Amino acid sequence: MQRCIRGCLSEPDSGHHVEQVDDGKAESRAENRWLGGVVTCDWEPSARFFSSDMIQPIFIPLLYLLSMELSYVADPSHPPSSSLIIHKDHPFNAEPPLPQLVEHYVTPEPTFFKRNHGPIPDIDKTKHRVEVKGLVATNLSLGVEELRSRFEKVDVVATLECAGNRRDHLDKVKKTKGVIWSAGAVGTAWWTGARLRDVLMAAGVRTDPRNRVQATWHVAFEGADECEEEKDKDVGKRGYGSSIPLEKAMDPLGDVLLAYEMNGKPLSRLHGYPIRVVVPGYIGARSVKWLARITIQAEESRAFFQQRDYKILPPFVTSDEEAAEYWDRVPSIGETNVQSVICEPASAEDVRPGMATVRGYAFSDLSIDGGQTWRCADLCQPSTGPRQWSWCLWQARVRLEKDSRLVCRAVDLAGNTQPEEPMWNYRGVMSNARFRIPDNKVPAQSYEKKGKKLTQTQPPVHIQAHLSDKKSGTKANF
Ligand SMILES: Nc1nc2c(c(=O)[nH]1)N[C@H]1C(S)=C(S)[C@@H](COP(=O)(O)O)O[C@H]1N2
Ligand SMILES: [Mo]
Repeated sequence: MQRCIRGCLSEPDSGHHVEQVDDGKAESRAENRWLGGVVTCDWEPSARFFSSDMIQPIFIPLLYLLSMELSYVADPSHPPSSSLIIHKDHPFNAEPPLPQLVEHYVTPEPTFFKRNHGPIPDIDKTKHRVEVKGLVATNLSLGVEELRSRFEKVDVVATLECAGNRRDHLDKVKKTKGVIWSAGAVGTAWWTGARLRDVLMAAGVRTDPRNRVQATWHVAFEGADECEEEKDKDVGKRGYGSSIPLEKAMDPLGDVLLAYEMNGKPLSRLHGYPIRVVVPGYIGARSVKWLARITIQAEESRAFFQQRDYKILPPFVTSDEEAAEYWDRVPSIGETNVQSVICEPASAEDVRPGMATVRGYAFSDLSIDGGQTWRCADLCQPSTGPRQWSWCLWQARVRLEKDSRLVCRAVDLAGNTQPEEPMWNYRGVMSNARFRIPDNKVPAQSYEKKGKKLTQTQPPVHIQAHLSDKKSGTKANF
């Protein structure tokens, strides 16, 4: 991984050919300015919509036991001053306007996007436990204070991006299923907590890179919330669930945290108080909030959010019915893809003739890119640890014409870049086509045609023998 990443910006129609390579000075200037504004968190949501605690306990549970509906009466209220764009009140889903998102390298908590699937739990920190079980030597039940005192306190600056970020672009191509996020379902925070690795080691988990059986094991997480997608299940089984490979959890440089602080303060209820998982480099969906249970198991989580969501379905799947036969054939998303977005100017109306500063964000490990009409942007990406998990903010001074067309793209160390055109999929995930102002491109071609059915391929005989030898109970899917 490399620390210095470079983003590119193009003004294809204005004909500029400015060769400018970051000399490091621009970066440190930018660093000072951006880092100057780091983190103030003055919003601790605690107020309730209902003030009468007397009626609530009797009346509300009765009501939703009958209807199976989830109740949102205990959700934190949202300050009227908040400038978040609210997509949904229940469950609460909101993102910041893009120019605000790139004002600070570390996103202040009130500006950080909020992505929820059900009511926000109201957890008593003194009673809350995190259970660790499954393929471990010793089960653990850890209180929040114990997590703080028993394990090394670690800080990680990491960007979280919802896999549905920029779904609005795919939705313009064809209807998608999900919250129609713009490009603000992403943020960078300074997270503090215990390493998941240290906790798993305390439970007796030992990994050996040569152990082929463990290579497919997963660490499953369950939250204490109840989700709309699971509300038809029995009470106690409606929680949010997800998993990551054990290998990522145990990587000493993987930086997976059981976080109790965000930007130097206890987590707010909306972000997972009192404990959440933070999986740097993975889609936000794997960073489970209100963490209640950790299970080491031989395969991925069977939870809805691992198996029936957050997958890139083939382009001819356009409904829940069509999706049904593909869910089990398509892998779950783990790591995020290459992304970059222009946040300022925010829209075509803001593109005015004259010199302007264009700003945005980018992540993945980017390297220099160029082309006839491409120029490099100045980057702000302070080193935040041995592995860089946080985004790069970039900016470029350019002379704009009235009809300038701005495009940005990022390239990572493996040469992966952002596609020219959106890759439509029914769930509208991993949307990362080149970001354009005035308009994000919508291709003319249609995806209606149904593809050929996938055929199952049998592995070679000697591999089959190896697979049947395995005692782990792990299924191999070909
Ligand atoms: N328990 C629980 N964890 C969760 C979720 C949830 O609804 N419940 N949403 C997930 C998704 S899809 C994302 S993108 C991130 C969002 O984290 P944030 O709300 O702190 O921004 O949390 C993840 N963890
Ligand atoms: Mo997400």
